[in-house]
Amino acid sequence: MTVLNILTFPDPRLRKVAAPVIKFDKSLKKLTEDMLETMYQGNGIGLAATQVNVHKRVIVIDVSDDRTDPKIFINPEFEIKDNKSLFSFSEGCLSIPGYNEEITRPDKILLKWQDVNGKFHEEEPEGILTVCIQHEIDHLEGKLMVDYISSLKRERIRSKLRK
Ligand code: GNR
Ligand code: NI
Repeated sequence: MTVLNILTFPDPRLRKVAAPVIKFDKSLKKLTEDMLETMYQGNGIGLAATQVNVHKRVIVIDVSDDRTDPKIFINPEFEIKDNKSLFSFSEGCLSIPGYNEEITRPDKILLKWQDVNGKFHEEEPEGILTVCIQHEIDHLEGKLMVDYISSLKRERIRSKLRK
């Protein structure tokens, strides 16, 4: 397994929209293994392929306390089950190191995805997984946590992180 380089805001490559996975082959499995390694190494609870400059609809997540429950979601999509049920959480992002922002998102979603073999699944996620899934799917759309905050705050973070 290989630890991959993580792109940092405001890198324009974080704004690319990822393409659906159509080939469920060995190179997809290798990508997910390298992404898990990269996520664990960075002490993250999730990682989107976009963050490692691979513009495919692949995310990995582990929200377990002991970091022993890797989850892989290919071509993930969600629908909001209840527009009025919202949840606020202080989010971090491996692509925006050193910053946390309180973000409010829908709390009741139905997630649909494929596994590394191409098999379809659906489930209503619980707890922090609900937040993390939405954060990661945002990455696949080229969207970042800082897009939810004021432009003043965003520009301040941009100038601090730009070397
Ligand atoms: O490690 C991470 N923590 C986190 C905390 C709250 C909500 C979302 C996240 S995801 C983040 C890792 C990351 O940047 N994934 O894209
Ligand atoms: Ni992130």
